[in-house]
Amino acid sequence: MISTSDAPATAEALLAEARRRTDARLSSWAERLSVRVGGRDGAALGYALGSPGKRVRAALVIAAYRAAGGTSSAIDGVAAAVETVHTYSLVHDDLPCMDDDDLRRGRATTHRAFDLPTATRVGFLLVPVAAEVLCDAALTLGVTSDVLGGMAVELFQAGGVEGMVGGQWLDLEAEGRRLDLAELIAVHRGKTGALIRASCVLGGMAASAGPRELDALAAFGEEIGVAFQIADDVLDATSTSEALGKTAGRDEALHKSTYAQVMGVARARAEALRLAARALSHLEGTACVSPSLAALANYIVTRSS
Ligand code: GRG
Repeated sequence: MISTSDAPATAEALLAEARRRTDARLSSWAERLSVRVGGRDGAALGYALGSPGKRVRAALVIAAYRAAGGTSSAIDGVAAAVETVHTYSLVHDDLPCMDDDDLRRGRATTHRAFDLPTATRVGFLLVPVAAEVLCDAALTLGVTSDVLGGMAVELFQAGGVEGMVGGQWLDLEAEGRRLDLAELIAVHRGKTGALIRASCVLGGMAASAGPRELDALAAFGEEIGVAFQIADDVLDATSTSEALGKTAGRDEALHKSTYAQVMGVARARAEALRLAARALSHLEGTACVSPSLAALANYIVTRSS
């Protein structure tokens, strides 16, 4: 069991807890998969699942779950399912046919550490793995099959054409072309925002939150998802590869439109802060007011990596 209370905690403490708990789940899945899949593909799956992410999405799942009154440690599995979808997206995003990058999470991208066909297969394999991780967590949580069905729709729609894949599609199609602000928001609501929104909603669903709380968590997640991407764009333009663990300045190299470029760095930073405040305003007056969600919202727009 985990604490029911949402006592004030720093974002750093929340993220450290999310990393510890999610990484443990992912490494146990990686071990099982290395036996089931075997060989080089099994090793590459372990490499991708074991790569050290910040686990922001996992922390949001756990914080939203607690905010909605959830108390079971099996929520770690839902967090791991979201991070598995996120990991697949990073493996594929780094491929030569997409952002063509060599560095991710401070180490070689999966196709660099292994090879292109292996990384492509691993990315695809991670999608059904995410479904299995989610179902396993739902069974342990003891949610009804209706709730599990709703959670699966939420997660995989967020990862699909109306969400992450659709946003990435628009992003790739727009390379070398200047997007206006409305187009940019559409790209990032899908590419980055949808999974972050889903993280918050899944936490609420797992705790059997009512419609008002789920709507509030969705609205919170939607705003904080776009804010996350604005902060990401600012970091890409202003930080170093060493600090980020991925290649800095990649957006400019790929001639991508970014918030930093469309609005300027100072205005982009201010916009991220404005969206974080607006995100929190959606929780007001609901049972989901949460110091942890507030700490994570603040972290998302002030982080340095
Ligand atoms: C087939 C068109 C098509 C798409 C496939 C590859 C893909 C799906 C989608 C790309 C989604 C993507 C990579 C979005 C970027 C999101 C983002 C800002 C990632 C960085 O997140 P962090 O900082 O990373 O949380 P860590 O490493 O800490 O987990």
